Formats: sequence, structure tokens, C-alpha cells
Amino acid sequence: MVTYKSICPYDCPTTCGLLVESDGTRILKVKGDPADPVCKGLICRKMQRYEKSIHSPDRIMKPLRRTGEKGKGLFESVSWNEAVKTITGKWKQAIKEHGPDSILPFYYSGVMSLIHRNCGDALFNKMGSCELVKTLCASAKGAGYESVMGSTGCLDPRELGDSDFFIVWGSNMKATRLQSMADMVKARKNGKRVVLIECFAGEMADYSDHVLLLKPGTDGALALAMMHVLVNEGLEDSEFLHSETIGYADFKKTLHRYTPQWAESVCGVPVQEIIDLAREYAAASAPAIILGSGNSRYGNGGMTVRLITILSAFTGAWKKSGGGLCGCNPGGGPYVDHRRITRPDLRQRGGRKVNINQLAMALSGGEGQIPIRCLHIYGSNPVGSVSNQLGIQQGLGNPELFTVVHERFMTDTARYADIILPATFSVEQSDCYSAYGYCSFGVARKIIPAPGECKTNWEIFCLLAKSMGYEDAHFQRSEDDLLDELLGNPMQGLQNLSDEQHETLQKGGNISAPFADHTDWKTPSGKIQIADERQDRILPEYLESHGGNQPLQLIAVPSSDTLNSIFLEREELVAQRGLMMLEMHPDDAADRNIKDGDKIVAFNDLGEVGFTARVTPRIAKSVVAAVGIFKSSQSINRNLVNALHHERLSDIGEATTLNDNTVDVRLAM
Ligand SMILES: Nc1nc2c(c(=O)[nH]1)N[C@H]1C(S)=C(S)[C@@H](COP(=O)(O)OP(=O)(O)OC[C@H]3O[C@@H](n4cnc5c(=O)[nH]c(N)nc54)[C@H](O)[C@@H]3O)O[C@H]1N2
Ligand SMILES: Nc1nc2c(c(=O)[nH]1)N[C@H]1C(S)=C(S)[C@@H](COP(=O)(O)OP(=O)(O)OC[C@H]3O[C@@H](n4cnc5c(=O)[nH]c(N)nc54)[C@H](O)[C@@H]3O)O[C@H]1N2
Ligand code: SF4
Ligand SMILES: [Mo]
Repeated sequence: MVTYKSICPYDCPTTCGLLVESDGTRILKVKGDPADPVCKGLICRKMQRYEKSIHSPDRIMKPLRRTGEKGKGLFESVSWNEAVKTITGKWKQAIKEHGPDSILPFYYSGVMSLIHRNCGDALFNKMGSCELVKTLCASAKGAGYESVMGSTGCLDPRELGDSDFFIVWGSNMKATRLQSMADMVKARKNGKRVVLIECFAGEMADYSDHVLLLKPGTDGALALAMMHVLVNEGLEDSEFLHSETIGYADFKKTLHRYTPQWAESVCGVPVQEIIDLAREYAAASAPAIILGSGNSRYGNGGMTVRLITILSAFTGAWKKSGGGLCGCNPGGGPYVDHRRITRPDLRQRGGRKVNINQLAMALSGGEGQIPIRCLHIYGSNPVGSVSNQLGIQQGLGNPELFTVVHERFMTDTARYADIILPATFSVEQSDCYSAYGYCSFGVARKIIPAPGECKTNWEIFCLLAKSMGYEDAHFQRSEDDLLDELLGNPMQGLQNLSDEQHETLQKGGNISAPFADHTDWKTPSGKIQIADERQDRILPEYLESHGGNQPLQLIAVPSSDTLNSIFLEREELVAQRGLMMLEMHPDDAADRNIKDGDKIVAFNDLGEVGFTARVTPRIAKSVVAAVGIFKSSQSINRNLVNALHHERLSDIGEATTLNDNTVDVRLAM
């Protein structure tokens, strides 16, 4: 038995280092690597039994061809040769009849390693197909932060040990940022305070000294009122604001409008709590705002993040180690040249842009639009994760659409495939990783052979390219060759490595990059941009979210026991998570005669979804929350929460607005 170093491949800010025991064909045990610079041995419970997922009896092991109605999940096995010939035959026909814009590649965050996540781009660039706009997660947050800070790295979580006050602004860190919790918990034991700003406080309430519950999508009002108080009471760092920002003088003139009384009427947080929070924030020397992504998934999400980011500059917090805003990208890279993977140079025509959040719309076609005839899905489960589930299922059910799904399990999306291709796990492939929440980079080589007839994303795109007749040398290499090319042509983040770090990358494992300089403002103006000339609204202001015509606001939040729709194969995690619940406030439940544990239906103009009610005072009034993504077989009426999500986009960043929907709820009959 040998122990190898590996890296967690999932969409989580950390890319934890793993120690993996193997006998050469199977993985026997997985644990956190104590020597890993980021996770220091602490991994979540999901990955502690990773081998159970890898060797799950439910894995798809062979290429499959549909035999029954779309969506029913009836398939027979076919050879790889047959599967590849069928796919490229359909592609060639679609290109001939409708042009390459009739082919839509679709992927998101199933695997986050750099080659296997992105390698399909090279083939679809060569083909000139549609281009997917990949804004399913936190693009409004990215756009809002970038407007103010450019590409300046955010506060590095490794600095949180120096912070003396914490605002956890809409993040269930225990589930989604476990490794950033330790310093905060320690600081709290030493008397430092943690304030949580949430719509649904859940498990983080136990780690906070004070919880502010607010109406969804109104955080911008709270941030504005805090800045109003800071200026009113002379608590802002005027010198910092004048020397390090642009637009402060004009912005300051607008702040008189945003009184705490006004904010209370918008976000529901009492005046005195707003004033106290502003004072406490100003009294701290190195306060950290830890920002989740939830409040950016609204029609006003980009503006909300702009305002919170500007607030983080108001008291000069960024001057101190531990002060500033954490939860965006801390920088440190780029480490490798992505273009060597995605090969934009192979594209000879601009493809039609399709926003990932509007898959249903794209599949339903429209007047004058080229119909999507071929859909190629990998590393994503849109039936469970993308807005307008019922619209997506209708689109996938179209007999004229040819769908390929490259998957490890029979997901709700795979059930609609014409061809399913069996995919691999991270330990069955070689790749490199860069964490999006830390300054780190790592390499993990293949440990065991892929079981059955499973193939990696890279292997499949090479086979498909060959069958399309593309002779580019790019598609004739192994993934290890491509990985060596990436490492042999390092970018800025890998150029000054120590011998020890070189050796780590050679053998496998994560290296930690130095702290980025958070006061070297990497913006077009060279300053923090309160005013941003590139925006429609040059000066930030309060914007309303999309909202809707139903009385309850619905938010969809991650679960501790799953990662989006990953880990649904793990019985113990699924059992621990329990039924598909809808969290609701006691007053809202009482108004509807609903008791804890009742079967209920949430509905709006898009659809109806069956849930079990969980009545809790930890949620704001008039808000309901659905925790985690489920399988349709776990749902009372086979619909999932995203059957209630519209396809509307955010103000900037073209992002999902999956938290910005309204519903009403009734007892199920
Ligand atoms: N265990 C686990 N870990 C995960 C994931 C998972 O599914 N499970 N998902 C991974 C992915 S893809 C991502 S993007 C990341 C991070 O994902 P995030 O989306 O940042 O997840 P959370 O940390 O739960 O933060 C979202 C929080 O925002 C709150 N919220 C919603 N709307 C509002 C609002 O208007 N205002 C305020 N103040 N709060 C609001 C929700 O109640 C929720 O607690 O996590 C990753 N890690
Ligand atoms: N209701 C609700 N909806 C959400 C969210 C939520 O919290 N609640 N979260 C949102 C967020 S933040 C995100 S990022 C998105 C994520 O949405 P998606 O990117 O669709 O992620 P998953 O639903 O986890 O599906 C990933 C699929 O990739 C497969 N996979 C994993 N590794 C590989 C591989 O190496 N090769 C191939 N071919 N497949 C692989 C997995 O088996 C899994 O079925 O969902 C969004 N949608
Ligand atoms: S899912 Fe996140 S916390 Fe769990 S091991 Fe992977 S990177 Fe670490
Ligand atoms: Mo995400």
C-alpha cells in the first residue's frame, strides 16, 4: 500500500491537500494532508470518505445509448467507437444543416482542476460552436468587486488571525469556508466579536456574537446607512479616503439620503443596530468583512457588492494586516497559461453567446434564431443546478435535440441524454489546481487506473476531435504531456519558487504563494474606485432587486452535506441531510396554518415544488430558504427548487439571480 498526495477537485474555495492510500487499483483511505499549506489537514466530512464515491456501485462504467423516452433513464450499453461515431455524425450533420451555432457545449463546476474543467473549449473553439457565458455562480460578486478594486487581491484568509473584528456578511462559512473558520473561532475565544448579517442564520449563528437578519437583496441599504453613520459621526478615515480612492467627495454628498431610518424601512434592521454596527466597525483597527456570494445573486447583486466593498475602505481597514474584505479572489496568480488549455487561437469565427443561466430559453429557440440541435454537457447537472428546471426539462425532451452527457452518475440531467459517456474521478486523472479562495497552486497526478470504460474529459475531447477529422497536434497528446507543458511555461505566480516548492509540484501537492500586496490597487485609476467610469451608474447608489409578486422571498443556499449536486451517491451524507426541507419563519408558518414537519407546496408563476416545512426563528420574516440541491426522486412532486427560479440576470456580471424570486406556500393536500 502506498500513500499519495492528491487535491480535492471540487468547487470550494480551498482545494484541500489530501493523503490518499491506494493498493494500485483501489483507493482505500483518504484524509486531509497535515503538511498542506492551506487546509493543514482539516477537510470536510464529505471528502473524508471520498473512496466511497470513487468506488460507488452506482457509477456509470460504460458508454450508454438511450432506449426509452427522454427523461425516463432507460439505456443500453454501446462501444466507445459507436458512441463517438454517433456523436460526431450528429455534429457534422448539424453544422451542415444549421451551422456551428447549432451546437452548444455546456459545462460548469463538476471538476475544478484546470485541464479537465476547461479542455473542451479547445475542441469547441476549433468547431466554432456557440460560446457558453459561464456565470452560474458568483460573477455579479466578481464584477462588483472588480469595479471598485480591479484585480487587487482581496484580503487573504491567512491574515484572519490578525483581524480584530469580524463581519460575516452572508456566508455559511462552516459549510463553505471551513478552513477560514479556525482563526475566527480562536479570535472569538480571545474576546474578539463576530457579527453575522444574514437572511437565514442557520449554523453560523452558533459562531456569532450578534446576528442581524435582513430582507433578501437589501444589503446595499445596510452598507449605505453604515457609511452614512460613519460620516455623520466623523468615524471615517478621511485621509485614506481622500488619498486612496476616487469619487469620495461626490459620493459623500449622496450619503445624507441613506439614513438608518431609511435603511430600516428597506432592509428591516432596526435603526439602533445599524448605528451600533457602524460604531463597532469603526472602533476596530483591523476589521475583516467575510463576504459570501449569496447576496450577489440578485438583480442588484453587483451594486450590493460594490457598496460593501466601498464600506470596507471607509475606515482604512485595508492598511492593516487582517483588515479589509475577504471572500473574493485573493490573487497570487496567474500560475499557468490557460490559453494553452482553451486554445482561443483555434477559433476562426465568433460563436453565438449563450448565457448558462438561460439554458431553457436557448433550447426553446426563438423567432429568427438558429435552433440548438446538439448539446454537449460535462461537469454539470443543469436540471438540478440551473434556473427554470421545468423549462430546461422541456427543452431537453425535444426529440430534435441530440444531447450528450459525460457523467459519473445517472443524474437528473443524464436521464435526458441520447448518449452518456462514463467519466472519471480526480484520482484517475492528472491535473493542476489553483484555489479561488487562497493563494495556492497544486499538482495531482493519476493514482489508479479508471475503472470499467471510464475516460477523462481530456481523453474524450481528443477522441471526438480525431473523429471530427481535426489533425491539430494539440489533440494528440496525453493529459500528462499537456500538464508538463503548463508547468514548463510558468506564469507570474510560479516564477519565483524555492527548490522545495519545485519538488512539491514535481511529486504532487499544493504550494502556497506569497501574500499579495492588498494596498497596491490594481485598478485603471490606480486607486480604489468609489466612482467607476466604466459603469452605467458611475457613482454607486441604492438599487432594488428584481423581486416578484408573491409574498415570500425564496433563497437557495448550499448544504453542509453535499456540494451543489455532488455527493448525492453517498447514502450517509444524504441521510444526514434528510428530507427536502423549506425553512420558514414561525409567523409565516402560522399565517398559513403550517406546522413544523408538514408537507407543503411552494409555488409561483413558473411552477410548484413539494417540500417538508421546517419552522425556525433563525430566518428573517417573509423569507423561505431551500438548503441544498436534491435529486428529483427525493422530491414529493419530482420538482426541485430551481423550478421556482427565473432566468433573469444580475445588474452587472450577467450572473444568476437564483436568490431573487418570490413564492407563496400552502399545505399540501
Ligand atoms: N458544503 C458545501 N460547500 C460548498 C458548496 C456546497 O454546496 N456545499 N458550494 C460551493 C460553491 S459552488 C460556492 S459558490 C461556495 C460559496 O457559496 P456561497 O453562496 O457563498 O455560500 P454560503 O457560504 O452558504 O453563503 C450564502 C449565504 O448567503 C445568504 N444569503 C442569501 N441571500 C442573502 C442576502 O440577500 N443577504 C445576506 N446577507 N445573505 C444572504 C444565505 O442565507 C447563505 O447563508 O461554496 C462552495 N462550497
Ligand atoms: N438550488 C440551488 N441551485 C444552485 C446552487 C444552490 O446552492 N442551490 N448553487 C449554484 C452554484 S454556486 C453553482 S457553482 C452551480 C453548480 O452547478 P453545476 O456545475 O451544474 O454543479 P453540480 O450540480 O454539482 O454538477 C456537477 C456534475 O459534474 C459531474 N462531474 C464531476 N467531476 C467530473 C469530471 O471530472 N468529468 C465530468 N464529465 N463530470 C464530472 C458530477 O458528477 C456532477 O453531476 O449550481 C448553482 N445552482
Ligand atoms: S469540498 Fe472543500 S472543504 Fe471539502 S475537502 Fe474539498 S476543498 Fe476541502
Ligand atoms: Mo458556486
